Amino acid sequence: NDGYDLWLNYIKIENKTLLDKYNKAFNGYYITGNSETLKAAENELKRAFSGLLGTKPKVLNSITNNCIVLATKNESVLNGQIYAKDYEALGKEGFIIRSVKINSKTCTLITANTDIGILYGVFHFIKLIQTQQISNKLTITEIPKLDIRALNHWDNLDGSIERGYAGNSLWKWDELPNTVDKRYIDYARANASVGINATVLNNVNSNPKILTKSYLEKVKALADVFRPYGLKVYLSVSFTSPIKLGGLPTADPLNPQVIDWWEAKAEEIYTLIPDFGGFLVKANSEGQPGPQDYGRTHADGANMLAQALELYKGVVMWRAFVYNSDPEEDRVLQAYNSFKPLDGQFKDNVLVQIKNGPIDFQPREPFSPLFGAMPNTSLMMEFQITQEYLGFSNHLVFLSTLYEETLDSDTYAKGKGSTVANVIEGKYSSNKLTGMAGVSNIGNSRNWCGHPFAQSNWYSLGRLAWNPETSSESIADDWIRMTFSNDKEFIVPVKKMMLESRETTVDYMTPLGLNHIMAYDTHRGPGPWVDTAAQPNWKSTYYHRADSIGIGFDRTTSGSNAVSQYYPAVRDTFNSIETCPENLLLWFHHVSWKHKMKSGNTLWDEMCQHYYNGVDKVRKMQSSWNKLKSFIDDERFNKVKQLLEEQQEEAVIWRNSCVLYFQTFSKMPIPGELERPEMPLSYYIDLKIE
Ligand code: BDP
Repeated sequence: NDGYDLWLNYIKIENKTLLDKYNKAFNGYYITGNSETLKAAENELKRAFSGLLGTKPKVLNSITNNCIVLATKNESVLNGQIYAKDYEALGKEGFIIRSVKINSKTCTLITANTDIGILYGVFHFIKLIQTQQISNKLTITEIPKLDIRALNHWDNLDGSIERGYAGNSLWKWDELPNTVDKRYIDYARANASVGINATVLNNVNSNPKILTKSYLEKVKALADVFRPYGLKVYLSVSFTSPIKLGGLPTADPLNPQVIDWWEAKAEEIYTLIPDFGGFLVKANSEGQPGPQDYGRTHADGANMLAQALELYKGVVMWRAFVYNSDPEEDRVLQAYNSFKPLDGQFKDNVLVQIKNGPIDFQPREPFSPLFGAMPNTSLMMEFQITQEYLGFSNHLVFLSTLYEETLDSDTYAKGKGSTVANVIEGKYSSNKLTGMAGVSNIGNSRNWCGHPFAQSNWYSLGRLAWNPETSSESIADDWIRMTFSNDKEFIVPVKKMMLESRETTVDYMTPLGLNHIMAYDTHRGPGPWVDTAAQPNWKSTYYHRADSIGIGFDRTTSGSNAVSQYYPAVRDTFNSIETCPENLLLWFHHVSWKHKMKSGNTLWDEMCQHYYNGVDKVRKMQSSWNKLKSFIDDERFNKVKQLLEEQQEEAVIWRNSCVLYFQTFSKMPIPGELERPEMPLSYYIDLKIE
């Protein structure tokens, strides 16, 4: 098993009793309608049945006992099975799976308002078989809580991927539109199986060429493949496209020619792709052009594009990831300061897309204070699935717990319990567009994501975008069963590994609120010593601020005052060294090396302890994994084993580098019996993990 099938791994059920039971309970299917989407649903059922149950399901002309009925709302065969109000609640993408009697035949009904709802229902039903969790009386209703559930590919037109660690881009631009790789269908199936309904094909650092006629024809070919799976195509666009492609002298969003250019471009796109999703924009950020170059605001820029797309119901996802290079202005403050004043100024078809934390996808960050701060704007979440700052595709890190931590954080925007999840579900906002994006970790490597466990991060993003309140534990449980095995002896230790893995990585990389101390630019290995950079706030020393007294960035009311971007209850918690959660201590405070932690340790000892624990926990993962050989195929077992070995080596390098480097400031010994780094600091500084 090379991992190509992801979690849609339809391997025959070994338990004979269960196999007989399922084969009896589901002997065929009855389907009304024959759209491309319903055909996809049918194909998936066939594939799953032949794999999981070893049978070919019968295609029935009428409803019989023990069949599966696939029918949308208005099919006469349903004969009032489901109340109209239940259908209303389902919306365009929800579905119902119910054990019912139709014409006195016992059957399983999968129904929805739309064909895509049926396809989602079919995937859910298959999941129940895969995870062996089908009950005798099914009463399932599933409705997605967010409208746009997106992958953001940072794929370049030359096939490379910014921050991609699993090969090159899936999109073979040179072959498209004439040759359409079959793999695109499997990509769409995987997305539909977790409810992902949006894909932004290209890098946010966008090449304007993507909007040329010849590229749009390629994009159309992809959109045609994805359409049956409910997956809409979006593009990242460069703000100066009217200059680069249209030959205009300006890209000023208020200039009539610029407005006309975008309107004509929108018409051209929608003529080719009638259900095109819209644009994603990185503007006035890290050197990208934007409306501020013309003295206009982010809202002016976003609205101009939104205006062009409005007629076709397209949307603009405008990123809030902006910061300047001024070393005096805490980077953490900048997105909030730039966007909060614009609340209420964006058109209805604009979403402001905000990274989960105020800096940049660190192993741990507090939630971005923009969540909850813009009640009159549609806000969407941006998580990173690709492990830019978390060991690339070489470290086993289950990111669902990171996502969950952010989503469960309490903003206090409307009093206690105003979680980030509630905010992005639009519960407190007058604007009703909602969404979540994940920066993709998918490439053309055979197993899609590089590390076999990195597949679980793609999976989690889909599950949390469907319902941001899903627990990581249940996501991990389903994923393990679908991907590997239903054997408890396997599930229990693997789930434990997954659920602890992110904290383990935080421990050996950036404990206690440290952040952005990775190697310069690559962001892979350790680089706490990085003190020269193209921009002052790209230096590690800017972030950790270690000196002879202590370490950490003072963002309290007497420091940069970033704490005051949060609602008072949160602000006060972060502001006091006593109440600030210790896992964010050095994010908000500059703390003395001798500061007494809750454990009774000094800060220095505690920090060392975290670094050492991180390594120990990787070693524990290794020994757990090594006991599991008999449960899965050799190919995936060995791959994970080898990657865990690498992770262990890199964790040791991280630990030794950071402890030795910070020791040059604390001048304190590594506590107790902890193993001493084998090499001096200079060795680690010269070492480059490639
Ligand atoms: C940072 C990446 C950079 C991206 C940028 C972004 O280092 O490659 O272009 O984010 O999100 O994490 O735009």
